Amino acid sequence: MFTFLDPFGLRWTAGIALEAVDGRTWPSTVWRLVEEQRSPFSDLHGSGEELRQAFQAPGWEAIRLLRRYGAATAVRLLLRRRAASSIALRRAAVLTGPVAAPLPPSRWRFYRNGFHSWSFAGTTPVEGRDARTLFGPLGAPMTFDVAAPPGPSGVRRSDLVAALIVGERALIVGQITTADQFVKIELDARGMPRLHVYAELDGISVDPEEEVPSEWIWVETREATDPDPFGDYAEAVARAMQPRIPPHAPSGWCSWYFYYTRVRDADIRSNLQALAAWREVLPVELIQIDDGFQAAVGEWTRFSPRFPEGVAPLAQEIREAGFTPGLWLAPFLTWPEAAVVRRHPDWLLRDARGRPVSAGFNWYRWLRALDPTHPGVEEWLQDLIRTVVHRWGFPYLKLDFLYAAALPGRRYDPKATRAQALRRGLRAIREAAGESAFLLGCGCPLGPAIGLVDGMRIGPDVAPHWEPRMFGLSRPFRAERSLPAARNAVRNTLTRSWMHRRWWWNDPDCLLLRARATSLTEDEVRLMLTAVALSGGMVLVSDPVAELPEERRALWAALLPPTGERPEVRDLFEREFPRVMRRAGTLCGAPAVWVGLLNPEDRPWRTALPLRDLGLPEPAWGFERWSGRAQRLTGNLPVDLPPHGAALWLLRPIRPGPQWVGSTLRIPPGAEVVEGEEEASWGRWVLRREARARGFVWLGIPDEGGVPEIRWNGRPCPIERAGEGLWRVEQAFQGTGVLEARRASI
Ligand code: 9PG
Repeated sequence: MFTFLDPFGLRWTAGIALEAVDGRTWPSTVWRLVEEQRSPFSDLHGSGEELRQAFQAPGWEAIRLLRRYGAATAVRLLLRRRAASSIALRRAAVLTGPVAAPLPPSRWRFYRNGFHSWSFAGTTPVEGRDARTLFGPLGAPMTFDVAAPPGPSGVRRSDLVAALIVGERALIVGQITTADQFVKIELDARGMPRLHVYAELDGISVDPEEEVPSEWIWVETREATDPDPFGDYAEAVARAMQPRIPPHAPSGWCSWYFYYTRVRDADIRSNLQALAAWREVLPVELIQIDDGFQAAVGEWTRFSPRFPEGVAPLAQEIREAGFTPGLWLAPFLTWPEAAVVRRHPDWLLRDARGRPVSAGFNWYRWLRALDPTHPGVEEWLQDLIRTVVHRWGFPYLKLDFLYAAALPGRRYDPKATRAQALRRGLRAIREAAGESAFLLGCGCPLGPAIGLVDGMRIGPDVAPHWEPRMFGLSRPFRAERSLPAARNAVRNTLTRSWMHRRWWWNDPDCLLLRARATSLTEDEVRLMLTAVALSGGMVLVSDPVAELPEERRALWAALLPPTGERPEVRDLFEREFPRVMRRAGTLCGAPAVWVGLLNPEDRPWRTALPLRDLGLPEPAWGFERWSGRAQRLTGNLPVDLPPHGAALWLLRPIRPGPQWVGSTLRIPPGAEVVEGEEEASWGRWVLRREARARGFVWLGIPDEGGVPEIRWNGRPCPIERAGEGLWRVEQAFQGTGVLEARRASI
């Protein structure tokens, strides 16, 4: 047993347990603690004293290691088979036992992180059940881990990491190492609440005397209101897994969310032309061809009749026009009729009875999965990737439906767990693609991809409608958390933003800025822009470029390049769809706070947020991007948002001299200020925009009766009054410009 005890009174008494595939179990009651030993340790996370617990159960020995790093503890289980026969293991509970707290479970909440890119992540009450899907087995693999579907009411399941929130405290539990096993955290609040941490062993066979180590698990309690509750955990994972975080992620255009599978080579060309023509005003880099070019999923080197010459000529045209070509592939997925299946039926992932495993239903057919532990598959994969990256010329790959490699099944390598199978497949792809290729994971179980992908889709597909919609209907699908919908995509953008640039670049999925063939309202478009801009993640747009109205194109341009800066999500542990994003930074060496307020509800949201809670000594200059209003704020930040509306604020503590208050030159405002000085009687700001831009700048300059003197690149420029102590300047420029302000002297 081991007891985690929080000063607030949260108590978790955790033993160990084991389950075999044949139904045999070794519950925590059969394990006898035979010895405890303390000794010093030192590892990449720190040093201190390690507690080593030796357990015994019939046919087994186990060692559990517990290492303390400050407030956090890392735990690992080492199992050893002490019997004459081999056995197939289902899972090991590294920590399992009752949790008790000073509040009843009806007041607890649980942050759940879904299995893969498209799975739900967010905080829900403990009571109730994890959302399932109306589509049953057709949609299950696209929604959650089919090996651990949503349980009954009162049982909450999470993948990789979870948080149990009780009153003022949050218990954070997650796996630190992620290469070898999927770890699941399960809270069972039926009756006496119990919390389990399972290392999934997926039926691998364990031989006599063989040792099976679990992943390392992180356990920690924090303030529930901590602005970055997963920060220390995520950084421990990063130390262990050496993520790839390129200094820059390409921004660009993707064909999927307008053309879908009906895309033609002519559509790629016309968008390439439009982007080339707009290059001066729209600095995008990536042009990514999505699903639709191939003859069949699984048959990547034969093409659809809509791409008679294939995609290599397009890659060349894209490159010659100065953009980066990107291509979509679903490397572990295949249609049943694809040539690869006909030629190599033994490459398919199969169940215990030898039937091909279902990878879900899409494109009007049941899907199959390839087994990347098969050497034939590995060779085929590397051949494919070398062709696509090095022969065709696509240095950017969107690798989709990656969960297929991690479905439950019998593998060629019977010792490979599902996580290892996926990681082996991803490693093969990385090796073939080379170090400089940008690999984006999509539909991807998160843990095993860390260190192999550069970017990760962290939410469901976006769509040109707010709620999920199928067959023209919304109502029946409202509760679906993973179906394509702007609402679903934005929710995960917030709830997984803490992963951004700790494990990879987060991809919040595409922005849809079109004005026709969409039912997104102006408010909804602004909400998406606010979430994506403040998430700091990748910026992709998926509209027919030439049709974009000029003002929408200007919004896109204002997002480029993305800031990359990770925000805090203030109410992450309060509700399923958080509403408050915040990033604290500096502008001209002085404090600046960006706040994104989102109203996902169907009714207005009116409130006042104390500035103090946002980290602002009052009073402050506030600039709100969508209303284009600058004002002096004291005490509170007013919130008055229509349904699905958003506000994007830049807030700055008021100082005696001229100050930069806001602008429409970049989103988030102020991202164009690369340097600046703000003194008592003057201010000077160096602005940068890669593309040609026109916009307004608001300056706060104390009123002294006269008109302040403003210069742009050394020359006096016109200025208009925008309120008490507020002035507005309009500028059009490209590259770098210098704005100067001097207080009026009277
Ligand atoms: C191409 C698309 C786009 C998109 C990806 C992925 O059937 N399904 O449940 C299902 C889920 C997601 C999905 C397609 C189907 O979208 O996320 O960006 O690349 O594939 O087919």
